[in-house]
Amino acid sequence: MSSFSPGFRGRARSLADRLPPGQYPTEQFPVLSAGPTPRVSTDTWAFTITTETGETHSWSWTEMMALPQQETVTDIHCVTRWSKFDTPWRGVSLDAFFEDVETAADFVLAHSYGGYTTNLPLEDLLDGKAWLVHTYDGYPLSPEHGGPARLLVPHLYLWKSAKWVRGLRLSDDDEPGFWESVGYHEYGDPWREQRNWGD
Ligand SMILES: Nc1nc2c(c(=O)[nH]1)N[C@H]1C(S)=C(S)[C@@H](COP(=O)(O)O)O[C@H]1N2
Ligand SMILES: [Mo]
Repeated sequence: MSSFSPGFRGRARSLADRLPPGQYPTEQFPVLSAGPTPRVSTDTWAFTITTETGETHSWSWTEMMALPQQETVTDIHCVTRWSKFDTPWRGVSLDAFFEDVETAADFVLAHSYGGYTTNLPLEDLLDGKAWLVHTYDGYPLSPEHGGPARLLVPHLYLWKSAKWVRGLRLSDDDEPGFWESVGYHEYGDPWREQRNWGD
């Protein structure tokens, strides 16, 4: 099954129409990491969703790979102003993980091996808008880019796409993550240029 960014549906859009305000296109794939790259083996890797009542749902690497896999080709936008068009990923829709999760929470704090965190509204992870990805351009995702697996939430600035993601904590309250607590916008919509607090 494939899913495509809105730029691929209907009429072709020009590249300029696909570039959010204040961004420039790049062919490179820069690496932006706030700390050292954690080395996570798929033998010990696990992905855990913890609900607001403390219930946990966990997947080993093998269990995750047994879920339905999707290809997605999408544009990504970093708050440092580079955008990269048509990035090809393979992974599991977040919808598949949430199928059996009972929650009334509105917010998620994603946390990563290495300690990084980022917050998102739960609805921004559902309905085909976000993936846990493990393959980039046909190859296993490199550690520098978040391998063995990272979040991909392409409609928000890329700092929301937590590399080396290990879990999602559901909460009734929106708790700022790593960059959000030092001044990045709590939501981060590139089309509204939500870079910093108050944008
Ligand atoms: N765990 C973790 N995830 C992270 C980061 C990080 O420092 N640690 N940086 C974020 C930022 S600011 C960006 S722009 C993207 C960069 O992804 P890339 O290095 O694959 O380009 O990852 C995001 N996810
Ligand atoms: Mo970033």
